[in-house]
Amino acid sequence: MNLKLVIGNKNYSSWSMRAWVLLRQAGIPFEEIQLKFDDDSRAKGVEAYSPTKRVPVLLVDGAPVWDSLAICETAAEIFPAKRLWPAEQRARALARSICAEMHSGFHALRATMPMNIRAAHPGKGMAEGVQGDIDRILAVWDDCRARFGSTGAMLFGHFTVADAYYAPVVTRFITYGVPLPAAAREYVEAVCELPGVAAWMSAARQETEFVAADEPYATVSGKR
Ligand SMILES: N[C@@H](CCC(=O)N[C@@H](CS)C(=O)NCC(=O)O)C(=O)O
Repeated sequence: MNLKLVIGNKNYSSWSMRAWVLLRQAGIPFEEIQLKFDDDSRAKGVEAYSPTKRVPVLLVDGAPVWDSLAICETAAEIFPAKRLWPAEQRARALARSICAEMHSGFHALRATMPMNIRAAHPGKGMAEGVQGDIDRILAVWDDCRARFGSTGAMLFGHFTVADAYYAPVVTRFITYGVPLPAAAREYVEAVCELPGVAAWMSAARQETEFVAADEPYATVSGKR
């Protein structure tokens, strides 16, 4: 089976990060096709791959699977031995719920704390509703770790789709210097130490494109 993953800028594309980190951290071989954003955060050339004109897109033997949640589900289905969802039914239901919640929610946090891995904007982005989103994310992490995380440092012990899904939030907490309780800081560190996450973040820091739509707190000249 031939897998190609079409992604956007590693510094900015949080939806791409989920799919890429999932495949890379799970050791699933794939070819990366990176398209860079224009100034409106549109991936140049994406029409050739995606019916939605958005990244990420996974090409499975040339057939497109779009939307990060569908990509993660497809990878989990093709590679059951990778245990990308928790095996236990209640744990798997919770993992699916928190991924769906991340997929469709946290609008306040997304709006004012866009993913920007190479930047440092401590204290920025604290608009109305953002603390509520942060508190909910911390509650999600505590719940998963307390109920199903005893076998390792990830939300369900071992690495699953849920960790890939919350990895972009981990980078946002770092970029915006969000104060975190000790347990959350430990989870943030554990996620950053995953080789798949570290590889994505390292590549993101090397990128130099400046996308104004994703940079509410910097100008082109003062981007770093
Ligand atoms: N729900 C989609 C969202 C994908 C998405 O919005 N991707 C952004 C980049 S991070 C994009 O391609 N934006 C271009 C556009 O909206 O034209 C997913 O999970 O993959």
